[in-house]
Amino acid sequence: MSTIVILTGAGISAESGIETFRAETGLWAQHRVEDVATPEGFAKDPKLVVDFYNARRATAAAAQPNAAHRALARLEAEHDGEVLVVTQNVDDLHERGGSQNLIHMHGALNSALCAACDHRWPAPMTMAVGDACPSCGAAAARPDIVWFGEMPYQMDRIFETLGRCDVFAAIGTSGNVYPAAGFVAEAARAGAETVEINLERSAVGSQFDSARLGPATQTVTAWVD
Ligand code: BJW
Repeated sequence: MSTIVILTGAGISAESGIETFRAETGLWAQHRVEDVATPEGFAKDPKLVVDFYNARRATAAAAQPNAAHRALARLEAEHDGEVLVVTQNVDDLHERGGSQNLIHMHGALNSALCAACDHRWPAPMTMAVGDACPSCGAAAARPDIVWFGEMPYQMDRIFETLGRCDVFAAIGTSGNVYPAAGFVAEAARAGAETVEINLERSAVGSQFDSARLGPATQTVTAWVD
C-alpha cells in the first residue's frame, strides 16, 4: 500500500476557465497582491477585497471540473493506498470532480470565517462588509482565504503525510509561493519519487525527478491512466 501526495495549483483549473495568478494577463496583472491578498489590504479597504472574492466566487460557481480533476478522483478511488490531494486553489472543482481526501491549504471561496472567534460557515454567493458571525454575532465576517503572511491550513497533516509518501506530484503550480513550493524537497527527503506536471518547468522544477509538460487535461489523465 503506497501513499501518493498531489499538490495542485491554479493551472489545473485553467482549462475550466479560471484564471491563474502569474500569467501575463492573470489575476496579479489585474490586481495588486498587497491590496487584495493580505490582511493589511483587507484592513485598509475591506470592500475592495470582499468584491474581489465575490467576483471569483461567481466565476468558480459557473465553472465545471475538467478531465484533470476527474482523473485525480479516479486515482483516489482505484489506488490501493492513500491518495491525498493538497490544493492551493480556493475553487471547489476537486470536490465537485469527486476527490474526497482533500486539503484546501489556502482556504475556500465557499467558506466564510469570523475574524473574532474563528467560526466558519458556508459563504453566501455575495458577502458584504460587516456581515455578522452566526456564532458570536460580531460584524467580523471575512473570506476564509489564507492571505500572505497568514498560516496555511492543516500544515501538520500535510507535513506528516509528505514525510511518509512514496510518490509526490505537483500539478499546475508555479513554485513561487511557500510553504507549498517547499513540499517537493520534503517529499524527496522522505525518499518519494517526485514528478512535476505543468505547462512549463516551475521555479522549483529542477528539484523533481521527472516532468510531464503540457495542458493538465491531457498530462494528468495520461499520468493517472
Ligand atoms: C498550467 C496550465 C494548464 C497554466 N495545465 N499547467 C520562504 C521563502 C520566501 C518567502 C516566504 C517563505 N515562506 C513564506 C514566505 C512568504 C510568503 C511567500 O511565499 N511569498 C513568496 C511570494 C515569496 N508565503 C506566505 O505568506 C504563506 N504563509 C506562510 O508562509 O506562513 C508561514 C509558514 C512558514 C512555514 C511553514 C508554514 C507556514 C501564505 C501564502 C498565501 C498565498 N495566498 C495566495 C492568495 C490567496 C488565495 C486566493 O486568493 O486564491 O494563494 S497567493 C496565490 O499564489 C494563491 C495561490 O494559491 C498561490 C500559488 O499560485 P499558483 O497556484 O502556483 O498559480 P500561478 O499562477 O503562480 O501558477 C500557475 C501555474 O500553472 C504556472 O506554472 C503555469 O505554467 C501552469 N499552468 N495553465 C497545466 N492548462
